[in-house]
Amino acid sequence: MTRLSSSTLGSLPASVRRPGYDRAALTPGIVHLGLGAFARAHLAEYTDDALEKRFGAWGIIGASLQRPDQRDRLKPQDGLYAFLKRAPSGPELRIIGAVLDVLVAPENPAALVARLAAPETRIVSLTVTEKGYCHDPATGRLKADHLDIVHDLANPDAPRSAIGLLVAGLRARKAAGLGPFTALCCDNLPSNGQVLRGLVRDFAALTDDNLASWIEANGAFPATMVDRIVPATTDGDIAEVAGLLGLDDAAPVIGEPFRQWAIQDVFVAGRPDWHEAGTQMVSEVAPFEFMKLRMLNGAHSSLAYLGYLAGHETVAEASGDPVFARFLQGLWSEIIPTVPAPQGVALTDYADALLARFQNPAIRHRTWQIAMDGSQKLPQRLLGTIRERLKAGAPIDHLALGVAAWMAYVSGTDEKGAAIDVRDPLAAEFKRHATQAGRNAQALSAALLGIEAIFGTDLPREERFTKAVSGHLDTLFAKGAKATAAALAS
Ligand code: NAI
Ligand code: CS2
Repeated sequence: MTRLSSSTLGSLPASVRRPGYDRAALTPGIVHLGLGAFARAHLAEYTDDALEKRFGAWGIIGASLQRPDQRDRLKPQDGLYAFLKRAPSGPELRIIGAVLDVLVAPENPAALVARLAAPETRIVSLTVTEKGYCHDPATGRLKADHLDIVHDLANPDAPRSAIGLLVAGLRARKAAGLGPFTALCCDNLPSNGQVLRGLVRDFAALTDDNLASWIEANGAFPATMVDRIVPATTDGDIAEVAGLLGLDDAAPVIGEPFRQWAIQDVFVAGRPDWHEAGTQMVSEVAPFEFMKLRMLNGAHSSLAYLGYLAGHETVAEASGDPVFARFLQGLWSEIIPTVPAPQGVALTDYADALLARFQNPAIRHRTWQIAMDGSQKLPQRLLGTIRERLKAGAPIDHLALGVAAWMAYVSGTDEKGAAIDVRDPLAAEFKRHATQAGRNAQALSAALLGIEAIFGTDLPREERFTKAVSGHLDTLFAKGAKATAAALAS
């Protein structure tokens, strides 16, 4: 079948929305590190919408620091790909035009550094996953002993890490007498702009105090809250999209219709008219971040672990199970009091909307995918909330079950005794603890709570928390996830 490309765009069915601007005239303005599924279904779509409102030099150059990457799929398509929105009411298909090219760092790091240093590069955005920041999740600080950081300090012009690449690009711009780009973190991190600023400054200060001072004085690191549920694309999705397009597309993305983007409006060299595309340009992102990271992502992670253990492959299946739907209500009742609601938002309505989004049968978001990298996710999704509830002397039963379910998951064995493919930067450490503790919940919970990079030094000393977690873990091992969650509701 013929391939989607600039020359075949005109042969698409009329029902397929395509870029509403002169794509042949589009030039780069943004470099995006981590051009995975989410950025192509969120930032790139918002940028297409902004370009339709007011055209400008805001094309996106994708940059992959790791293999596999999208370059080999997107280059033959001139960067074009389909975005298939799956709503319960049926599919909606559009071709996204904002991505112009993809560079692959392992192949030619100098070209990538040069792209960041180019005068036309005004924004460098990131979705490199929580683990891509080489930081300590409990503190947000740079791990100077991280293998990629050690490499990049020794090879500053051939960086392997996102932080090393940002600093290399900023160093080149300073040397060329250019101003910095705006570094726009779009990952699910708490205070993501401030965390990124600290990581970049700390890395630069390890080699060049003048550069660190220049970045601190001139750089821009806006905070953001990003939201759209975008599961990994499957071969079945690719076949379905080909059938709908009548053309082959090697790199479609799948997502829900819902999207939200709150952005702190501090940019040093301009930005696309994203506000014309429905983003919320704000001075303070924190209320949006607390609401989303705690209520959506805290529920997502808890449901992913409990649902996986109970044998549910997707979030829709797990949240469609009445036992886990009731668990979510109990969890949100513990989270909502810790969230300073954004103006005009009723958090109980937000929770109802989340449940409907989770239960969307058209979105197959695997519990296994969400369960990944829990060591990098738990602090901002569950542990910050738990700290506030402990301080307030408020119940934490559902929150503690979310943590206990993570422990049962990373023990590496499911309820049928089968091995779990645990993906996490700390997976080897989890395996060591699980081997030593076996199914002894007290021993395993104590060992995992002792991981300071996740739980800090305060939570392991909170007896109400440690007892709740080890008690839930004991019940999970003895009775399974569904019975444990059901017992909470009774
Ligand atoms: P993905 O797996 O499709 O893409 C991840 C990208 O990060 C890839 O380009 C990969 O090469 C890169 N990457 C992974 N580890 C890295 C490392 N250590 N250093 C540098 N680059 C690295 O995942 P997806 O769906 O695009 O999600 C990426 C991030 O976007 C998430 O971790 C989250 O922070 C954020 N996000 C995702 C949402 C979703 O529903 N998928 C929704 C909201 C936010
Ligand atoms: C998910 C998020 O994979 C995960 O950890 O919880 O990617 C989630 O889909 C998004 O944050 C939704 O906006």
